Amino acid sequence: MTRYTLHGIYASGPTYKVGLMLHLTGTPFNYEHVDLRSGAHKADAFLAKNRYGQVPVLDDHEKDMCLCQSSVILDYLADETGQFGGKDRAERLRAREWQLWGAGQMSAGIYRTRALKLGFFSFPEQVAEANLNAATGALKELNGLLDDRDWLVGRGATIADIDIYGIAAYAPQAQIDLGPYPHVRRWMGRVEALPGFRNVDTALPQASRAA
Ligand SMILES: N[C@@H](CCC(=O)N[C@@H](CS)C(=O)NCC(=O)O)C(=O)O
Repeated sequence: MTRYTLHGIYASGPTYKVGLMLHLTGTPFNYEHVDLRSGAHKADAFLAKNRYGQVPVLDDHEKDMCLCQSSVILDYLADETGQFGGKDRAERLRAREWQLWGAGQMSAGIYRTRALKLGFFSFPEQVAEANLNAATGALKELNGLLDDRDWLVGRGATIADIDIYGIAAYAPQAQIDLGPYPHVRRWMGRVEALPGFRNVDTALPQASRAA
């Protein structure tokens, strides 16, 4: 039996982060498409898995564990696979700092600007402008922080890189030019060179499937 089932939707950035982690760790997974358009994420069966009514959700059938929040799922998978968790507790905590920075400072700006450009949502002009400013502000900060380092934490890739990459990777769909952020582009190239890497178009299936 396949240990993990990922519940999500193809176009979801947070679901992509988890799909990327599963691919990079060489972990097979079943995939369950959650039809947000028909409201499947607000049905009782799904709310029993995720009280917030959002994707992604990861079911670990072996440990009878069901988790939501992409950053927490990455943290869990780092322990379960023994990969990308940092070399010690200090590195893990640094990675958690990055994940919370991404959730607080970066994700809304990039994901919402992308949603606007793809026609998923519409926003009043001032809100759209604030989203774009938040996105470019976070990219500028990230660029500065990557000035003298290859990876966000320590000397190798961790869940911090996978998490933040899973946000930055949507900049092109948000029509944000990464030209002014050369350190970000080089760091993204390092993530993309990791064995097992899949991009935003190829990490997730479009329909439910077994592993
Ligand atoms: N903080 C959450 C965000 C998840 C999220 O925003 N999921 C969106 C899809 S990308 C969703 O399920 N939206 C439906 C809703 O909120 O009703 C995570 O990182 O997992």
